[in-house]
Amino acid sequence: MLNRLLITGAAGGLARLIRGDLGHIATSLRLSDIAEPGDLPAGAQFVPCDLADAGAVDALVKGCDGILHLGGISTEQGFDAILNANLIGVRNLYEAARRHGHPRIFLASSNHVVGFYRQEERLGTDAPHKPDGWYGISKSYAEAVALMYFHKFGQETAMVRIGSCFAEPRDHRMLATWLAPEDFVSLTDRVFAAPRLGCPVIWGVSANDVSWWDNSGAGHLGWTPRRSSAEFAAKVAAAVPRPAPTDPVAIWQGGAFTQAPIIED
Ligand code: NAI
Ligand code: 15L
Repeated sequence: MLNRLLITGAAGGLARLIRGDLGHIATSLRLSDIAEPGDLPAGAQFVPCDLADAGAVDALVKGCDGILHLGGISTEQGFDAILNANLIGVRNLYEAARRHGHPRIFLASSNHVVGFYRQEERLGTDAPHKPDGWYGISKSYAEAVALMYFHKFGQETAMVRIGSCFAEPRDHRMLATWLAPEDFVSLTDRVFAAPRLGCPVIWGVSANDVSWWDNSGAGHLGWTPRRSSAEFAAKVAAAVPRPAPTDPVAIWQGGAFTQAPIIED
């Protein structure tokens, strides 16, 4: 069990789904964000922090022996916003980890690192990156930072390419990309409990009937997702029109992100 787990992005949508279910992973939780997090799990501490502020991130990481890094820009946005939160922010986090004992890091990467693969392709954990925008590029960068700190300093990171982590899948694409919150929690558990982590890519996806991603390259973690989007297939079919096969949303793994314009700052 960890002594103190830091959760960045603690006010965000994903953190709100799971932050009450991580009490068994660490004796204490330190939650951080630039936004107000609302109700905290019992005993958790909230520390406001902008990831772009190197000194604040250094103080935030000090005293933590594990980091669940969810903070940052999570959609396609202008380069300056991505630069501050996702590029400078990740640099600040890894520098702080280097100074403070190399706490193991769960890095929330994204399927948008490989958004420009076609949906009929099945990818291993070693597939070359094909990012679908500046957001995807920022996650490619974060993975590169993690690998450099692993090879240079032994810093362990789980580079988790999350599909779509929401309470339920919201459209046809998400029937393939959905990660159930419970599976996110069990993956977090494995990442921090595994005797040896290294710096693997892990597809953050549940045991859905349709799958584009093969996790056998991360088999040493022993993580088995339990839920499947199949339980929501009829609900999605009734509520959401199926896109035409020629619609980019039905062609590319990154879905609508592949069609996002460059947003000028
Ligand atoms: P979100 O956008 O709801 O939450 C991100 C949080 O980061 C927000 O609360 C925001 O205030 C905070 N943040 C933004 N800039 C910051 C800064 N400069 N300093 C400190 N905090 C800052 O995103 P969500 O859905 O909760 O995702 C969490 C992480 O997982 C993100 O890194 C995202 O890229 C990644 N991810 C999420 C997926 C999903 O399905 N929810 C899929 C793939 C990746
Ligand atoms: C992501 O990386 C986003 O953060 C999230 O909001 C979802 O859109 C997800 O990917 C997705 O591809 O569904």
